[in-house]
Parts: sequence; structure tokens; C-alpha cells
Amino acid sequence: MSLTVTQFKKDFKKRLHEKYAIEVEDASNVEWYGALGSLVKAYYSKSLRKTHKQYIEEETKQAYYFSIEFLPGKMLKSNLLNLGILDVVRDGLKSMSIELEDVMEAEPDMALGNGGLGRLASCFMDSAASCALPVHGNGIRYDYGLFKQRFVDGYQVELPDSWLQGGNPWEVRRENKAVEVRMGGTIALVPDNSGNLIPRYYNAKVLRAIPYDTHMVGYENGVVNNLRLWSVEIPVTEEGNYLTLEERQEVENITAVLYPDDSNYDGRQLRLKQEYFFVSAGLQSIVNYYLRSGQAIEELPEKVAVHINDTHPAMCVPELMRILLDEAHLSWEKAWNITVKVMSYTNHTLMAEALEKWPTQMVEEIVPRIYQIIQEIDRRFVADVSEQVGCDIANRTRIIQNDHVHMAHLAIIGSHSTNGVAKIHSDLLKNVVLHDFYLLYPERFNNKTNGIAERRWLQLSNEELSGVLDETIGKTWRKDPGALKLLEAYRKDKKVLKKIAQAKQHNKKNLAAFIKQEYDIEVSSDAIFDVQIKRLHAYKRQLLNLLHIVKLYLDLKENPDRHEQARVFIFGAKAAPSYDYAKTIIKCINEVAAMVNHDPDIKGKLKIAFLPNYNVSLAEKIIPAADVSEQISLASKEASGTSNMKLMLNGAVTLATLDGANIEIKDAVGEENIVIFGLTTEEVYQYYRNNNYNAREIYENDPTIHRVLNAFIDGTIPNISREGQEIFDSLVKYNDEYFTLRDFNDYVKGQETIAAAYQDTERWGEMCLMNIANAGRFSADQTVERYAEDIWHIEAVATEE
Ligand code: NBX
Repeated sequence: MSLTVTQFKKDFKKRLHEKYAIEVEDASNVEWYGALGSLVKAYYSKSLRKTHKQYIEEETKQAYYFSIEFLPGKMLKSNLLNLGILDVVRDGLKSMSIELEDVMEAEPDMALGNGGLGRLASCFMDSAASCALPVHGNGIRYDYGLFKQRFVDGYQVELPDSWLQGGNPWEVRRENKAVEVRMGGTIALVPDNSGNLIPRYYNAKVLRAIPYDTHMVGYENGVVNNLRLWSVEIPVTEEGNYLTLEERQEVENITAVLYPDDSNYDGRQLRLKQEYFFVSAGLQSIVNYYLRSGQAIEELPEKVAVHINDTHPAMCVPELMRILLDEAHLSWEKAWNITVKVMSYTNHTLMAEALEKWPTQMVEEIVPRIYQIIQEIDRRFVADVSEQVGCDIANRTRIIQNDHVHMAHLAIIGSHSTNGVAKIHSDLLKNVVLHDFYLLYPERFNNKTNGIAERRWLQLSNEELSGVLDETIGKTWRKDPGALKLLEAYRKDKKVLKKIAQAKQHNKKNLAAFIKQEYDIEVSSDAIFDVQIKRLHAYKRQLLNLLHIVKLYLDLKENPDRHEQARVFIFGAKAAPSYDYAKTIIKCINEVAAMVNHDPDIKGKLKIAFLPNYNVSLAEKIIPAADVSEQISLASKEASGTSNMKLMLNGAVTLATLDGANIEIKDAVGEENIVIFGLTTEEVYQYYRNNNYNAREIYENDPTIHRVLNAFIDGTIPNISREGQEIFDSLVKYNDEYFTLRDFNDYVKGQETIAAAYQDTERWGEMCLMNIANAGRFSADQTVERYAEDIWHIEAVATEE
């Protein structure tokens, strides 16, 4: 949009007057933020209406991304960037003695997600709007997002995230789009006048679902899509729906708080209610919208695609069936045909403990009609498959097994597409984990390697590097991340390498100042900034990183004058509150940090900064300053990873196992520009097959590993008598589930390669450049375009910009 500084200042002052009755100079940053947020929303409201109208008039097919998590982070700067008014607003504010950065401080992170899965959903929303694709999000408006993390005596402490307290300028409550969701009670099927069996509900609870819309602004293209998040309310008054105080509380709990587990499935009733709540509300509103256009329900797949992001929204399958059967009165066959055409599903994990299986009794109790439909889907599936392929395969793939509903089976059987999130992950789905389903439905399986919103992860968070890119290769990369490839021509150009290195130095100094100010840790920007930022989980092996740090420490203690490349190890990681082992690792990292950071023998060659409360905003500060990207999960465990993509885009060199998208990163940058170590997936599977992994033997025969592990139990590392023993036992006594000891020496070698390369400035500079230049293929723009074409069958709309 076009906006002048003068006009902006006028608008901004007016907003402050209207909203807070205050002058610019008397307002706090919270008021500046509130006014600016609502002004920006007004700026894009015309585009919003235009996009909406265009979709209706052109009868555009639209896709709806159902996800129980969205993790957008802060929205102000991203909206300014995408509207093309970032500089005007920054200059306008400055002329009123306001720093945009100070206004941004007042915005809380919107953290309605745990990690990769939720952040991916938000990257897709940004990219879809920016590619003019008609894609909307559907999820839950939690009153409390992911907990805030503090460290007390090195332990993780969780505090509530009351992100809505100061008001949320981006959302719009859509009272008139509320729908009702039924839960509980019992069902009887009674014939109506024409003999159709119609379900009658007894004692069901009727909940009111209120949508709050947050708008997704495309990058300089005038497209504005919608992220619809549902909040529960108790219906005003309905006879027979009188609720006691406890019952009201129970209802309100449904959208109160995000489950903080990112890998273990938590089989609580409330979670199942959350899942059904947003699925039912979302599908009802989509069908209502569709029917208002006057089109026939039979044509639904021509105009609507529904995406199931992991299994949490898998009840989309029986819920759409319910709507088609009970409300549109279609036959089972017609309804099933439509449902399978509309639905598609993404799998995000191979870890068995993350797979959702709900006890049938619980499903029947909470969503009785849905349970009936699931039973019928299961019955027909078993009959078909047994007849056509055989009973064994039918029994292994059916939805209901051992009194549990297998949500992944439901999602695969009830949709036309199942995809993994990186090549190796999709291959493992086909060949191992979901092999039986692959035999039944080979055509349904496909890969969609994840991507990232490169605007947020480069333009917005790394202005310094963005400037260098503009000077070197022009500005096309800002719209087309593929154009980053143009940088490759400069791989030997010392001037360009120097500029990139200077941008990195600038960002490292900023991060160092932040770390000093917030956590009183002194770090030198001359050291390697080695970064591992992701959820804390045993399979991601933060412990491998820690073991190496302890080794470096012990080496330096033995020989304080040893010439060692200075390193700062930066961690950011939250542990699920119920995941004790992950919390133990946090405590150990913090205690090693306290020990190392204050030891004068180390002479500053080694520093550890475990920054608390890792979230999107902190990621935006860390990533531009990273030299090394730690992607060290045990091969075959990380479905894709996305911080690996963000870090390479910002010129960090990846130190990685051949896992998830690391493999594709290696292919993109070439072997000489990445450091690979560790077991391959095949080797890991071989250990499983032969059942011959022996961690104790490694501990007993490898003197380095022996010495490092002993440091956890012999008092070398203070204050971890319990935790150190737990770590030691997990590795030696319980045979090291994620082969940390097996990969240790190879990892150490990898770290040595990194240190040597870093000392050769030109070599290192070239590696950084090659990473930036080849990051374009991991743009989420490309990823959503593949989903659009191959899975959703939707097309971009015409735009004027
Ligand atoms: O999804 C992550 C994977 O671990 C990553 O490898 C992948 O890159 C990313 C995006 O595809 N999975 C993930 O973040 N899962 C969850 O957050 C999660 C949340 C709730 C739950 C299970 C998993 N019940």
C-alpha cells in the first residue's frame, strides 16, 4: 500500500486520541502498540474485504488448514513488512521520538503452539497469503499459550502465559459466525418422515463456539487470508442446558490452555474435547459458508479442501461425515466419497509414543455420534480390505484395535493424501511405519519437505544481512527466495565475503549485548556462536552437545594453555512439564554452565548461555547471530526439523546427522559446506534388528567417554548428585536409547572440523555464503505451492501488485 510519513503521523495521533485519549508524548509503549496495531489492521481491512469478495465472486476453491497449534510470534513488524510500510512507519515514529523496536517490545508473542509443528502452520499461513493462495487456518484461541520458562537454581519453572491480558489488536470477534458444538449425552437413531435415520441427542451439552479472526497479510500483493481461532462459551440460555458452577468451569476449560507436550500424546479427556471442539466448529462454519454460496453439497470437493495437520484434527473425517449424513442427508457412499476427496493429512513424527490412540470408551462418552460413525467407517474398511487383500492386513490397519481408536489410521483411511515432511521421513513412512497402508493406497503417499517463511526469518529478523544481499544481488530475492542462488557467483569474492562476515559480527555483538544485559553472561563476538535451539527431547540429543562441552572443559582444565578455538554454546529449549528426563538435562546444562562460565582457568575460551523462555522472538535474535547450527538428532528420529533451515538461511554452517531435512540441506549446499557425522538411518535400524547395541561396553573401553561420564557422578560437576546419576544411568545402565555414546567420537571430530574451518576466514566465509545462497529451496512459499498443486488442487488468485 502507499502511505506517506505525514499521513501516517496524522493517522497514528488520531488513533491514540480515539483509543486512549492521550497525546503521543504522554503514551506508554503499550499504548503506542495498541494504537499502531489497530491502525495497521485498518490499513489492511480494505484488502481483506477485497480478497474475501474475490474468493466469493470467482467461486475460488479454498483450503482450510486445521491445526491444534499455531505459533505466529509477534505480528506487528511482519504486517508492516508485508504491507510495504515498514520504513515509512519506522521513520514516522522516529520523527515523533519513538523507536519502532520499543513499540514492538510491548507486543506479546502469540505462542499457541509448542514447536516445529505449530510454527510450520504459521509459516504456511504467511506463505500462502504471500503466494496469493486461498488458504485459511482453523484452530483454538487458547486463553493461555505455551508456558513461560524461568530457571530457578538451574531448574525449569513454568509460569502461565496470559498473552491476552493487555488486549489483542489483531483479532476480530465474529459474534454472528458462532456455531454450536455438542458433546456428551447419548444418541438414538430414529426414523424421520422419509424413513432416514436421524440421530436424536439426549442430555448432550451444547457449547457455543465463537470465532476470533486474525488476518494473514500477504507480502506486497494485496491478499489477506484468515486464521480463525475458536473460543468456547456457554450458550446464553437454553432450556435443559442449565449448568452448575463446576460444569461451567469444565466447559470454559476447553479453550483455556494449550497442552505443553510436543511429543508425548496426553490421553486426557480435556484434550479430546479440544480436538472435537475446533474440528466441529471449523467444519460447520466452512459448510455454512459454502452452502450460502448456493452450490450443491455434492460439489463440496470442487470448492473446499481440508488439511489435517498431524492427527489432532483427525476427527475432521467423522465430523464431515456427520454433517453430510445427519444434516445434508446424503447416503453413506456419497458422503464417504466427498469426505475422502476433501481431506488430506500430514504426519509429523515416527515416534511411537506420539501416536494418538484414544480409548473407545472415552470417545463414546465424549462424542457418541462421532464414535458411531468411526465404528461404521471401521466396519466397512475391515469388510472391504479383508475381502480384497486379506484379514491380516485389515487387522493391522483397522481404526479400532484393542479398544482404542487409532487416529493416524482414521486420517489415512479417510483422506486422499498422506504426506511426510522430508524425503527420508516420507520414505520411512512408506517403507516401514505405514508400510501396510502404503500397500493398500500407494497413490495416497507423497512427500512435502517443510519450508520456512523466509520473510520473517531473513528480511524481518536480519536486516543487516538483507542489506548486504540487496547490494550484492539486487532485491528480487525478497519476493523470490530462489533468487538467493545469485549469491553463489560471489563465493570467491573477498569483498562480498567480508561484508557478510561483518553483518554476522554486527548481529553477534547485538546478541552478546543482550545476553550480558539480560543474563549477565559475558561472551565475546570473536568466539564461535554454536547454537542448538529446539524443544528439549532425548532424541534431539542436547545431551550429546553437553557431553562434548564437558570434554572441552576437562581438556582445558588439564591444559589451560591449550590453544583452543573460543566457543560460546547457546541453548534455547523448553521441556514438557511432565517430562522429567528432559528437565534433568536442563538442570545439568545449567550447572555445567555455572561451573564453566566462572572458572578462571578457562580464560573465556568456553562459555555456555542457556537462554530461558525460548520462543519465536528469541529465535529471531539468536538465529542471525549463529555461526554453527546443531542438528544432531539420532538418524531416523527427527521428521524434518525447521530451525536447520532458518539457521542456514542466516549463514550458519550446519553440524548434522543424516536425519530429516539435514539430508536435503547437504544435497543443496554440497558436502564441503556442511559437517556430517554419526550413524545413518540404515545403521540405526541394523542395531535394532540385531539387538546388539552395548553402551556399557563403550563406556568401559573408551577412556574419553569414561572420563566425561564420570564427571556427572563424581562431583566434578557440582549440584547434580541426583541428576548426574540419572543421566549416567540412562546412558550406561539403561543402554543409551538414542545411541549418544556411539555417535560421540564422530561428533567430536565434526566439532574439530568446524573449529579448523572457522579459523580459515575465507574458507568459512565461503561456507556461510553457500548456505545462504542455497536456502531458497527451503522457502515455505515453494512448499505451500506444492501442497496447493498436488494435494489441495487450488490455484493462486490474480493480484494487482
Ligand atoms: O514437526 C515437529 C517434528 O518433530 C519436526 O521434525 C518437524 O520439522 C516439525 C514440522 O513438521 N513435530 C512437532 O513439533 N510436534 C509437536 O509439536 C507436537 C505437539 C503436540 C503433540 C504431538 C506433537 N501432541
